[in-house]
Amino acid sequence: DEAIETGTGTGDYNGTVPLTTTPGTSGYDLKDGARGGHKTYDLNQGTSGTGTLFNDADDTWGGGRQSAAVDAHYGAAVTWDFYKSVMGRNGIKNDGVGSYSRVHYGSNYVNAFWSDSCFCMTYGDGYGNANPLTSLDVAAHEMSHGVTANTAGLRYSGESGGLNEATSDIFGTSVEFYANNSSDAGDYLIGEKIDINGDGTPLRYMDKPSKDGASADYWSKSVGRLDVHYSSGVANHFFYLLSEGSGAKTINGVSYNSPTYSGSTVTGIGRDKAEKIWYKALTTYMTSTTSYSGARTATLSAASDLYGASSAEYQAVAAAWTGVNVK
Ligand code: ASN
Ligand code: ZN
Ligand code: CA
Repeated sequence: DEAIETGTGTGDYNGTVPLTTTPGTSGYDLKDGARGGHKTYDLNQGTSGTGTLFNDADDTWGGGRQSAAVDAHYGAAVTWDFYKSVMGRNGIKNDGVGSYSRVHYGSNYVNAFWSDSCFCMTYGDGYGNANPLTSLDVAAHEMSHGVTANTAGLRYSGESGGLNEATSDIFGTSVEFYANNSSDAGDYLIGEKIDINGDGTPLRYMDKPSKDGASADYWSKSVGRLDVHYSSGVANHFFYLLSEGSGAKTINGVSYNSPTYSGSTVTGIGRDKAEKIWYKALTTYMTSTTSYSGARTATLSAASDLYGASSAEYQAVAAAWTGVNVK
């Protein structure tokens, strides 16, 4: 067995954090023996293969090419810990096996992605105003695509595609709150650290998804024709309403104001319960072709299993879906 070492790293987003590493031929490799052997590689601007496994002489990481690696490795570790300690899931496939991250993908690449074929996540460096795509919510978003692919398998188009994307935003946000990192407080915004628009605005808003200019706040029969990153708005909004309720609220210094379809009031049950309902629905009731009406049924079944069919939680799930026009 290889030794499990604890180094420290300072990346772009999370302050100085512990990093789990492994002794290498010399120095330390960025390989997390406490989390299935998850590794972090430097693609060095390439677009295929794995490049080079990060290695460091003294296990104190950061600066230069290492900064993105620190954030990606930390993001994978916190996401692993979230699934394990909150959901009881042991890795992406629930088999204890890690995946890997690749940073410095391509040139001027302003995106990040999960790939089923490599069972890995990949991060670009950004370009112009856009910072590296390795913030915690983005890392957890990408790793959660792996969880979705290995559970419900939601098809990445139409309404199921919106649910797939929303699942990644929901757990990306859940991980950001779970981390409780003082450099990156939890919020219901996606990619707020990246500055992808160059004006300080986030990529997506869960309280009122249409604030991005393209996402749907409510279900309509044409919602499945939108790009999956916009049809996701309906479920992101559902999750916000279920967690925090409708109306105005400030959390960790961020102000939200969540509307509902036809003006109903929703009382939130708290994010912890909302997360558990979504996870149970994803892993027990949703399938590759689940639609928005199917997601309503799936989450009601999950709420019934977890809290009872006459519980306040069950009623809140129904009210939150009605609040986004999923009847
Ligand atoms: N960053 C995007 C995502 O994870 C990449 C994509 O469009 N698949 O959704
Ligand atoms: Zn995604
Ligand atoms: Ca966020």
